[in-house]
Amino acid sequence: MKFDDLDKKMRVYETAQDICIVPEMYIVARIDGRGFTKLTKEKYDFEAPFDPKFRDYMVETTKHLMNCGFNVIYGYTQSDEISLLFHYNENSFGRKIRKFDSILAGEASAKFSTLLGGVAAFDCRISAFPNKNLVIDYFRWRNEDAHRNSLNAHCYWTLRKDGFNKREATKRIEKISISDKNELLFSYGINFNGLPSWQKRGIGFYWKETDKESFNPKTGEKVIAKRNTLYINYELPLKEGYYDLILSILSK
Ligand SMILES: Nc1nc2c(ncn2[C@@H]2O[C@H](COP(=O)(O)OP(=O)(O)O)[C@@H](O)[C@H]2O)c(=O)[nH]1
Ligand SMILES: [Mg+2]
Repeated sequence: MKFDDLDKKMRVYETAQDICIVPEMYIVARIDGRGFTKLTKEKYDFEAPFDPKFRDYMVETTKHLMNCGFNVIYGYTQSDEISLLFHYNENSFGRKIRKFDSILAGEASAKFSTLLGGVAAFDCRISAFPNKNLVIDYFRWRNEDAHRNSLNAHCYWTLRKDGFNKREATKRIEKISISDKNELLFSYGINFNGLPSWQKRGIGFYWKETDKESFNPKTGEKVIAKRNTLYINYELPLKEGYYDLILSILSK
């Protein structure tokens, strides 16, 4: 068999399963650290529950993903996960899911591993939403997940640092209400509401148009050029303010 014929014959086995996201759907990817419970607590000694160095690695990884060839209009990171919202007209790789999944997981793993100086891997999954409200619900969901996990993690690690073992600390916070968790922290002198926003609400990334002064090389005159620069918001607004932010990004 000639190579061209063999190529044609074999290519089918790779592409037969290719699923694409149909047009007029909003694409969101979530990239999540694989086995990061072990990585952050056993393989590396990151501060628990929140380590600014770990946060900075996640921030750098998110920036990298927002500049790796796709048209990402909003990025969001909390804990070991990153969510990316693509432009409505994103058409990279014919919207093939396997391309999004493999490239984004690969790029995130490479970037984070370089920063860490060791092997770290991420997985990636895609959601497709038929309207803006569902996109807002998606980001609301991840935002509320961040808030819930943060309260639990602060309670758990406060107890662990006070001498409770894994089982005791887990049991102590298992069935108590949100206000009791706040009270528990308060009894240790911690005001949950006063903790840094990035620990409770995550971090948002979006583009802002800025003026950049430069020279016209032909005339030597000063010109103002419009540039899209990445803005990182460590103090994301709450509730309606947050939904409005996502909506404004979607409407650009
Ligand atoms: N020590 C530490 N752990 C973190 C930090 N941020 C996220 N993690 C951990 O990362 C893990 C993320 O959860 P999940 O994705 O469900 O776990 P995985 O399946 O083991 O990756 C949790 O165990 C978090 O405690 C941090 O700043 N410091
Ligand atoms: Mg994970």
